[in-house]
Amino acid sequence: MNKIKSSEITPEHLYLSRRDFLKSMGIVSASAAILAACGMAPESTPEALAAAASDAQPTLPPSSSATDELGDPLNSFEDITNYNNYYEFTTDKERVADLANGYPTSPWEVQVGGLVNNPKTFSIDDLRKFEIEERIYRLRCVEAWSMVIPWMGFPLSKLLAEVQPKAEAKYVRFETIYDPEGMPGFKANPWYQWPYVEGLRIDEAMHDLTILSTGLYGKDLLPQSGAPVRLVVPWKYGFKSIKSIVKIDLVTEMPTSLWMAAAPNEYGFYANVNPTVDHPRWSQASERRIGEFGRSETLMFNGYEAEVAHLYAGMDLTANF
Ligand SMILES: Nc1nc2c(c(=O)[nH]1)N[C@H]1C(S)=C(S)[C@@H](COP(=O)(O)O)O[C@H]1N2
Ligand SMILES: [Mo]
Repeated sequence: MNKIKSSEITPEHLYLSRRDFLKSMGIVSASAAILAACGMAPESTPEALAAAASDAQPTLPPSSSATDELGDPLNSFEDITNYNNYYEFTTDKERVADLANGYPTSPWEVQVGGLVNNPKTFSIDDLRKFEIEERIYRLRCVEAWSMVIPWMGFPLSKLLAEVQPKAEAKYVRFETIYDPEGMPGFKANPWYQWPYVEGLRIDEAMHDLTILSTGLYGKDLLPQSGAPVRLVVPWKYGFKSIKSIVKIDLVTEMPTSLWMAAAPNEYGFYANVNPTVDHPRWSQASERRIGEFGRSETLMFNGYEAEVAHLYAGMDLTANF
């Protein structure tokens, strides 16, 4: 039988997180402490020297788990940050990272207003005051590829609570930065109705699974991932998870998203992941998990059916795609 090294069959992130796991368990420092108690200098132990050489500081594990709750392995940081949809830069998923590299995302402001009692402009420092949680979510693009991503962020409901939506507010409208000089995709794709706009019904926006993300794998978001703050709605197709948000408005009318404006017969407002409702040009029954061979079945509401199906009770999900 062929012998395969574990580093060859283990996705890189699992391999790395095992090493970080040992570090986080304090295995290196514990043995150094025992030596110190015996009167030996811990700095001179081989473990201490190796630790000092590789990393100045012991780091926290970049994610709490190597899989999501279904047992699907996380995608690597490299996959997540080098295969992106961000049309303001380019429609070529493998070139977004390069073109977005160095894009200035600080200082930054997110204006939250519309039908609220307490309109407020949030700076990055204001956003950092929300308690950051880790959320490991599947991201299913409408193009039928997917990833598993360990986001850092906080529920959108917490930000909405600060601005106090009025009773008339029925929807939340989100807008990405509009920067035709700084992002080459605007001029390359002039037929889209820029800026990128998305929307949620208010109960969807208030749902605990809906987060504003500011990081992933324990690091601040990179520009290609939607730095400094983007939406993540895991039971909807990825295009709802709008990046680099500058404006959030509470409104009465259903917002028209960039994708609804571009092709209303292909991209609806709800965009709930649904393996039984095909895109007019391709099946949505299965997907390609980036980093894996073959295809896997697409799950209703991307596997979050137990949490979100009640939001759509009695609705025709074929008509409201
Ligand atoms: N502003 C903006 N947000 C966007 C997009 C975009 O082109 N512009 N693409 C969307 C699509 S189609 C997907 S699948 C996800 C991809 O997120 P990722 O690149 O972090 O995986 O971002 C969404 N958010
Ligand atoms: Mo997408």
